[in-house]
Amino acid sequence: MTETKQDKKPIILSGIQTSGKLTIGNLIGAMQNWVKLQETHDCYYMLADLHSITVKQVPAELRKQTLDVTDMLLASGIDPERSVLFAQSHVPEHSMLTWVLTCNAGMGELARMTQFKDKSKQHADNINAGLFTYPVLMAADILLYQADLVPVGADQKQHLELTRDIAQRFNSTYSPTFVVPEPYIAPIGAKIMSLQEPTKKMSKSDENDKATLFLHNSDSEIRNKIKRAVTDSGSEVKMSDDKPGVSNLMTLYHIATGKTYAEIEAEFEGKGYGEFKPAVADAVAEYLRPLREKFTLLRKDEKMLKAVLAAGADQARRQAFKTVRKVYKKVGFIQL
Ligand code: ATP
Ligand code: LTN
Repeated sequence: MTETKQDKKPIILSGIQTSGKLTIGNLIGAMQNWVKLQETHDCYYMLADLHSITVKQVPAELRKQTLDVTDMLLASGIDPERSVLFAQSHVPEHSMLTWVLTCNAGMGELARMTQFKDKSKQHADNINAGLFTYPVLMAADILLYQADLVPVGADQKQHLELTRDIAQRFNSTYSPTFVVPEPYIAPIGAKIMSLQEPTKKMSKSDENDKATLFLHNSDSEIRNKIKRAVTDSGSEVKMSDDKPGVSNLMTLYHIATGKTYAEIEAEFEGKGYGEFKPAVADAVAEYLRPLREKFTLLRKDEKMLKAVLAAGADQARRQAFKTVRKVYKKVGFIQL
């Protein structure tokens, strides 16, 4: 990202956890928008490894997953010449700002976060304080870079609202310091549903492997998971709130083929799920194959992946340091 002041574009920051393998939900809800927004914005894309340890991780696996996610982002079209791609743990300013923001966030507002409630149920044996303060770290991620826009899936909307509240509160308590960011939630694909429980978000940490399409899954795994996906009663292929299973498959088919929902409904009129599901299975398998192949190729060059992260951390730190210096001064710390 080498630009002069006069061609300054709006700023984007977004993050993705390195707590597992990426899913087609991550691809459609987040990564594809990240790639598009590179055209029009100055983008910071972050591997949220500090967030990942809010649930238990095996250290060697976390290291590997971080490189896997870096690779998948590059394979999907994130261009490190245009965007800053970095790991959160490489930029200490994230932790530095988090503490200040934690002292400006209320217990009550954090306790209302649905992700905290869900994850506390999911990880009842490890309800650590980091799981509770998770959204404050996310606010720090965003506010450090003075981001105008934050592309996320629909599940992160509540965290974005909290970030805006924290930013506005800080700005009025001290003086204007942070840009108050807007969420960017694409109208289609903002919530890809589980293949087994289509009223629930598809999640990389779902215990049921059949519920989730992973980007590294082979053609046959993809086909089998889609063919066995839970569909609704009846047989009509139609977009409808009372048909969450079929609607979810229609979204996947739309993304994979570019066909509109009306075209899909017409294509399968009178044909039923028996023909629809295999067609979705084939289209999605075709769609994901090139990404997987590119991923496999790039994964051989671990040195390159680490070099991308090192360069990204350098660039990210320059901006992050400026914000932290400003914040430390405003809250009353003596500058050395
Ligand atoms: P977990 O499911 O384990 O909590 P996650 O995949 O939701 O993990 P992240 O990896 O941090 O969590 O998500 C990265 C981005 O992908 C976020 O913007 C999130 O909103 C988006 N995302 C995740 N799952 C989906 C989904 N099923 N549909 C659309 N977007 C999604
Ligand atoms: N909390 C997000 C991941 C995340 C993020 C961010 C997204 C961490 N920091 C900053 C946008 C901006 C998640 O769980 N999906």
